[in-house]
Amino acid sequence: MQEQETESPVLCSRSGRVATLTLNRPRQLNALNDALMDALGAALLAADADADIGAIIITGSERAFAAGADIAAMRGWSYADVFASDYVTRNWETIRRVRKPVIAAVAGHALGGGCELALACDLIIAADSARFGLPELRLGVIPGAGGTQRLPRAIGKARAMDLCLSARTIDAAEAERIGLISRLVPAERLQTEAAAIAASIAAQPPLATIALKEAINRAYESPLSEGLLFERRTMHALFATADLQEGMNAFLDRREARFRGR
Ligand code: CO8
Repeated sequence: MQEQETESPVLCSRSGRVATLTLNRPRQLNALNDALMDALGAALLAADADADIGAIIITGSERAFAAGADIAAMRGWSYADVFASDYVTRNWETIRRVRKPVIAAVAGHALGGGCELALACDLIIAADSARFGLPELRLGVIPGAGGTQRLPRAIGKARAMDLCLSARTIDAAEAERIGLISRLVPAERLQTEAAAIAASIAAQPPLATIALKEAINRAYESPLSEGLLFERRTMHALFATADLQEGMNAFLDRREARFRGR
């Protein structure tokens, strides 16, 4: 029987137009169980629906972003259990539904489902203390939250096979070298840097930001000709927004733009 946890598994805070969601199961190194994933899914959707939020950060502790799916919870599950209830994975599609940019600020362990959670985000900012890996094979399972699909797209098949089959852990410098992360920063500056990046994204015109995220994600879903057409039509559509006129006027008037999300 799992010990009942009284604290919320996800802490939500807000600064300006940035929402920060902090994974909060420190004793289990933020192992991902259903309670945590339910809370994370709900917090993500709430931030996405809030017009005053322009970017979302998901972070963990200094020791762990997340050490994977909760092995203690999974032990003893049968095929029927996981198939019927979609345990552990049922909230993962929620992250894909979020239209605003989501930044993973990663320190310490990002293993298994923790690495997959970071991969599901739009940007990964990693501290030099970060360690990434997909060690599921050692447990007799495979990455089940997008790892076998997102990792090859992010770093190529050869490296994805190496990481998953060897089940090894890589440091932040290697993660940066192979293109797994967006930026690498000193551990003590992780939260400040992530907040600054998120604030700069949140200050961009909101509609164009959503359109940009959709267009880049389309690169993974469609042939080049379809993706290019999607990009062009999306770009054309932005000429219908007041923010596009404001952005161009502000540039030519040599003043700060005031975007209204219209
Ligand atoms: N699940 C549950 N508890 C965990 C997990 C985990 N994934 N990771 C760590 N913990 C717990 C430990 O059991 C320990 O608890 P306690 O103090 O009660 O014994 C506590 O966290 C601290 O851990 P350690 O004592 O092991 O700390 P160390 O600093 O020695 O080691 C490590 C840290 C290297 C991170 C080590 O804990 C470890 O290897 N953890 C497991 C990593 C792992 O295998 N992750 C993959 C899990 S499977 C998965 O994510 C995908 C499943 C399929 C997809 C499902 C959708 C997500």
